[in-house]
Amino acid sequence: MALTDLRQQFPILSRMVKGKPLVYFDNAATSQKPQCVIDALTHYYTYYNANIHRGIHTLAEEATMAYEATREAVREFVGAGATEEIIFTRGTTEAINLVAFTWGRQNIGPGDEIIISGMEHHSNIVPWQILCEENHAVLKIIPVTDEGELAIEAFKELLSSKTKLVSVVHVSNSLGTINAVNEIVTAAHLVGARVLVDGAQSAVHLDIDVQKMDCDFFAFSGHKVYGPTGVGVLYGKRELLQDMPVFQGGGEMIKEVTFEKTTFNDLPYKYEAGTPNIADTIALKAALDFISAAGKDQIRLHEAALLAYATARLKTIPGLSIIGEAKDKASLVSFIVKDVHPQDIGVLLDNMGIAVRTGHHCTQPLMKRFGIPGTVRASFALYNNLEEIDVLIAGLGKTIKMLA
Ligand code: C6P
Repeated sequence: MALTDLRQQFPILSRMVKGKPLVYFDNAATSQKPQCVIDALTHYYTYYNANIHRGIHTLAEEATMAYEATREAVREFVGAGATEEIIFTRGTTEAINLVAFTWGRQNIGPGDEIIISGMEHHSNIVPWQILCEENHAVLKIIPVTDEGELAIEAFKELLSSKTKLVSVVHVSNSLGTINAVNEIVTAAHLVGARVLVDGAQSAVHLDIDVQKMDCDFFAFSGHKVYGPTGVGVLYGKRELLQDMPVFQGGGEMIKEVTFEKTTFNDLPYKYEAGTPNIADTIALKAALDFISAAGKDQIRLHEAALLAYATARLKTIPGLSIIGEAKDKASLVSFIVKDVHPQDIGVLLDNMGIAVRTGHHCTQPLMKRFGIPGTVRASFALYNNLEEIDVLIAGLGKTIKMLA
């Protein structure tokens, strides 16, 4: 389907903001939802709302089938070998915490090392910091170059027999850098370390194949792939998930409970305690189907054109510097303007109906690395177009004039 037709499927994009047509460039924070996702939610609540895996009545069976159909759709979306390897979580943050609290507590001990990078989101820093403090392990950081790339040679020097885990972001939410995760996984495995890939920003833009990547864990959020908030995914290799201790205790994750001892359920239910987010999980399948119908190749080409155009036009604005000029970038551009605070730009752009994100983007150490308080970030999705970038550039021109 043509991208112009796909845009029509996002009802929110026809709304006005402050009297102007909405230009939505905050897709890295959360993407907008196509009608099919909104319909899937309404359909579930209208026709077959029920708890899953428990009931024998028709509604429960229909809800269970739809919920498990999403698991199969996710398996295919990330290229996993089996649905047992797909765990539903609330989002990327919970998926990373799940690994830190289970595999991490079992496998990371005093003196062991965890390597993350200087461009991680706080969700891929804090869980490891907590773990290191509790278990007396050491957190090591891969440096970031001036272009906003990972210093791969420095990373390889950090690796040793002490390294137990490497946890890196696939696509930086602040710079747009696409990291060489295949190379990172191969190098980490050579020293026997496990690798978690934070796919929060990559799942929507890149083809994901966890088997080819050979990562041990992969995490992403539904709301950044045109799906609902409140549902995310942890992929883990079956042998790791099988051996890890449980995360939360409660309903559904058990086989048998007595007051003396509880035995736990099989994968993937072992990690899904309590009534899950049924509606949003079911609607996630509609989002993944939408992406595959649009075709990731077409999406990638279109987004690359948006990035190239936005980058070229932004560079013509006096006093504007782009933060993050990696060779390989996803469709996201972060910038600062000399003597102007990013937040002021964001407020004035909002007055023109243009939604961007400003600030540190939950990557404070990265901002410190570049010696800046934050950036203005414009992140593009399949429904954005070149005309909207022209609106941004014109808006920025006016904004800078007003603030200078
Ligand atoms: N980044 C942004 O505006 P959650 O909140 O769990 O869905 O995703 C957390 C997360 C983890 N890793 C990366 C690389 C991310 O970009 C995010 C979310 C949003 O950049 C909100 S802070």
